[in-house]
Amino acid sequence: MDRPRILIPLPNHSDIVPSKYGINQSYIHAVTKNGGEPLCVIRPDAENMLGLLPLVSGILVVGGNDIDPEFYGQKNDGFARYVDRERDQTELTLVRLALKYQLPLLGICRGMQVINVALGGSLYQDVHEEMSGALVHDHHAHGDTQLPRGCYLAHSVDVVEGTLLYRLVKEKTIKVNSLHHQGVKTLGKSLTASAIAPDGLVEAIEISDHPFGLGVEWHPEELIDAASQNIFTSFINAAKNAAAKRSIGHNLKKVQEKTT
Ligand SMILES: [Mn+2]
Repeated sequence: MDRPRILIPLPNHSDIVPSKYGINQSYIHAVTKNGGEPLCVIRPDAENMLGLLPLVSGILVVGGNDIDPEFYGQKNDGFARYVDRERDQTELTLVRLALKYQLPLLGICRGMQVINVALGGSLYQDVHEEMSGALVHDHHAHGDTQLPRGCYLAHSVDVVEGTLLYRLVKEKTIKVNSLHHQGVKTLGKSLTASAIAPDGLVEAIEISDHPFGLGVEWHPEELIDAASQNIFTSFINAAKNAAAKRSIGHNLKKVQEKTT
């Protein structure tokens, strides 16, 4: 079977001059290594998104700068950084379309936060400022390791039994990297928390009644352990299934058209 195409809305980097679009190679490698074909797209408007959806079998929403707190009913208290409403709008719409069309969806870091906000949840604009007893989650700012920061296993998470994530990682506790300063405050509709950090912060969410709808606050694309690989393998497999179902549906339609 052809590689299932995975739509990735391409992040922009408005915090550097000149501003540019770009994506860490680790996301691309994680998709291609597991049999997917990345399709990076810059800012499609709502109409163009609808045109793109029949061409793809899964959506990956990656990390990046902060979501405008207005999208979750808060004023920016000064902690939300490098907000870009156009990117927010694109990704929020894509998540809602993935839900509507039952497309497999994986959100990483900011991508998990986008899923939560798209479903009506809210965020801590800064975990360290707003959540009492918070661990250090923002290891961008902490040079406490000789390892590249993306590989540093900063804290553990408890994986909730009976969830999709538990079936993927097959462990009650795993160690994860942590490169975020925001986090889920209240869960959106139809979401379950499937991993929790020792300080109580939600580190993974999943969508009920969806072929594959998972968000993780850490960066499995930077890691090589089995749990991280299984997240991508299962996501791409779900995309293959979505592609197969679509082609069966398409063929059936053609047969019906011929016979009627
Ligand atoms: Mn963390």
